[in-house]
Amino acid sequence: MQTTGERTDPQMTVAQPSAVEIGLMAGRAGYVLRANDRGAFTVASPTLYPHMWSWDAGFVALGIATVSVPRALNELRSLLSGQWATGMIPHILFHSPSDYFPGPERWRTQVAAARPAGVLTSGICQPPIHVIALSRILHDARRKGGADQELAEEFVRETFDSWLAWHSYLATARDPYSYGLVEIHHGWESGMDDSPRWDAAYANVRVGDMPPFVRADLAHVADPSQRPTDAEYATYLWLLEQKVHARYDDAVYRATGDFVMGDVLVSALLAAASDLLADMGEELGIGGGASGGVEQSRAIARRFRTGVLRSVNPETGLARDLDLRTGTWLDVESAAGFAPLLCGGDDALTRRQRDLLLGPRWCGHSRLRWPVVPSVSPASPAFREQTYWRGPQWPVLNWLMAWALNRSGEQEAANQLRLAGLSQLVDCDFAEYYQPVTGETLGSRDQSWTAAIALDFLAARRPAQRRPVRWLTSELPRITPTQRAADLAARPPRTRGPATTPEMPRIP
Ligand code: 9WN
Repeated sequence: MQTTGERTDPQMTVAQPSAVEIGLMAGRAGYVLRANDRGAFTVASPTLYPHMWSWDAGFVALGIATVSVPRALNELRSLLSGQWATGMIPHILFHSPSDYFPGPERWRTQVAAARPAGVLTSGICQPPIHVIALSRILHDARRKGGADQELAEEFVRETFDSWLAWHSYLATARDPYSYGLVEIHHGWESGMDDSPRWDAAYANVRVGDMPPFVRADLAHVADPSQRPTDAEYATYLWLLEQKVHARYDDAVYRATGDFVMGDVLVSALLAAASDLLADMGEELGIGGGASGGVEQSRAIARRFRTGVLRSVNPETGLARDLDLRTGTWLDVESAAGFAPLLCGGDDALTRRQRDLLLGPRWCGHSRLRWPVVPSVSPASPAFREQTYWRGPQWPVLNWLMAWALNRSGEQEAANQLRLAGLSQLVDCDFAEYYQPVTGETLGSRDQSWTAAIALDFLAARRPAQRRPVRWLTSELPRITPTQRAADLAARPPRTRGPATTPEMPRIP
């Protein structure tokens, strides 16, 4: 059922959902989150993703906060129970057995000394959205005051160091050459598994010997074409195998693994989240002093904001990922190109990206059912209407862009995305993603983060005070293929890459 929101003109006006639709949506979104609640954590979706996913949990927490601040904080607390000794927050926490594949027996994280005790996890991570969610929860709690405010402030005090450790992990183990771009080791770490962002890199991966596998995901979707292909899945599992062989040691993987990418969206989120962590530290009087968490967070924010801004292709106005094995920039018209909107730092670029995002190559494209951020520009040759991360719309991406626009003082643009996003969700399916041309719901139904986004959009908080961020650093090394080769050559052998055949350690 798609009842409202016919696009009537190219100015991206959409009909507002009616009061009845809003009431139904809020009720049904709350119901979905309640049904997906397993006590201390929320499954990403009831059947396709029956575990806790890292960046899903961030969005889920901010949605739940609109109805219960304590439960929202528990979601984040539960996620932190899976944090590794390195500071990494793993991308999946497996609280109980299920048919999800790849499960813990495939991840074999027992080879890693840094794994947590007491909970099984995967061995890679996902975008650092969590502190963005936490700052929003704190904002909500302060509005409510009383016990909610006390709980939230206490939670920030209690967990400040854990979030800092997470961000520091990304800033050190995942950016050892200080390029200002977070290095990812698997497409799953980008959150956009089979995005065309990674096509060129994946094309060079040769899948080696590994245990056989049977996919479980296809049984949970209406049509297999909505999911990655078997060849893509084999590549994902091969990279997983390489992480196991490296015993989840990032330096070993860097030297031996096939996929080492500087991810511009992860980097922008890290910059934004680090600023927010520093803000919370300052407000609550924690992490002080020249070498304290606030200063560390500001330095991380500066480095990654600079890294994101210098990745921008001046011709397209979009940020680019960097293939760290070859030192080449990857030009793809994916939503990750709007990373600079998320971290700010250049007002002219923010305005240029705002116009681009709302314009005819993106949300204003004439073929779109809803003027909502697509994962790939419909004008790009890489655009596929129905294929995972190659064109469909993810409500969480739309939320992120609306959040970023709001934060940059672009309230009108943010509100356009919010209203279009709400209109897209009035069918109350809360799908994982949406066919951008027909508006059809795709992937999983009752996806927790989609319901959470609906609740947050409905709560329509007053926009946060605009806080211009301009601080950059001039200290980053140059990135060119030649410089990259020199950097690699200058490093000790353990971090030198790419290597050819890794020596395989024995896996228990
Ligand atoms: C692999 C849970 C996750 C999201 C990702 C999305 C998808 C998993 C999968 O589902 O990835 O992590 O099995 O396809 O790509 O962004 O966090 O919702």
